Amino acid sequence: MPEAKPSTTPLTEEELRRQLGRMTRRSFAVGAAAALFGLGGWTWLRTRSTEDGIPWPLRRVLNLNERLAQAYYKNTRLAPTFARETAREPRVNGQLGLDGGFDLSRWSLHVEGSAGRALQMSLGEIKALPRVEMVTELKCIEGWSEVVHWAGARFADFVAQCPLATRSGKRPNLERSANDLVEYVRLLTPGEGYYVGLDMPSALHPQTLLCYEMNGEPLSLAHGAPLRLVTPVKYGIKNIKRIGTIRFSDQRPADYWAEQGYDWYAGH
Ligand SMILES: Nc1nc2c(c(=O)[nH]1)N[C@H]1C(S)=C(S)[C@@H](COP(=O)(O)O)O[C@H]1N2
Ligand SMILES: [Mo]
Repeated sequence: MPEAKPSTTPLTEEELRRQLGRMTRRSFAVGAAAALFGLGGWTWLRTRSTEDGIPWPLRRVLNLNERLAQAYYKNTRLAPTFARETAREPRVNGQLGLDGGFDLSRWSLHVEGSAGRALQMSLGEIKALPRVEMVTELKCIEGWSEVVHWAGARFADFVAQCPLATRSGKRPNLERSANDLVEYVRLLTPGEGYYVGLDMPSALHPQTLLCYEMNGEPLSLAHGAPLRLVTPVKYGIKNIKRIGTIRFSDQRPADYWAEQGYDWYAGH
């Protein structure tokens, strides 16, 4: 079983931005190649097996374009940040998957990759990743929002040290081998009562954090102790509290509120 070690070379914001830019350009190139493919390729395309009723090569291009739009619109901008004094405790909203009887002392984070590969991480290992603080707005799809001061680790720093995030099973080098990264991340509460899917560009956004503190205090159980996701470029529904499992995969994961008809990306 691969062992989880904290990253010794955390990505700087600058490196992250360059990385995200490169992923975007690569998607453009693939889209352009598909366009040049032209008429001759069409017969070939039509004879391919289908995914969701669309020949698979076309499906791949659609997915790439979809990803490109996401990377372009969401990752090239940062959500606004606020002065610390304006931070407040948000209302406790949504208790799905936060069942009573949860034993904080026995918690550990399950991390799963493809081919049944898995490892466990302690909160200590998450806290050993570079600590990041941000004061951002938590926006609920119901129409309220609150400015909150968060502390945690960048999801990108977590990915950078995680061999389960790649198809090869090697620790990803976000600068050089982004293609080897799987496309999606699924986060689930310990009993799987709540679950959220994220595309990899959103997961790698510099303001997507694995948080363990709110307004200078360890997270309370109601706000998602011991570890929750905070991503201010998405609505509150994606900010899953009490993460039990993080699963890397190439299949777009099920998402609790997307299943109820909300937009899968839930960006704003
Ligand atoms: N496990 C879990 N996480 C969740 C929810 C939930 O029902 N269960 N609700 C989401 C919604 S809709 C919002 S707006 C935020 C609210 O976070 P807060 O309770 O810390 O204010 O949590 C999100 N994370
Ligand atoms: Mo919400």
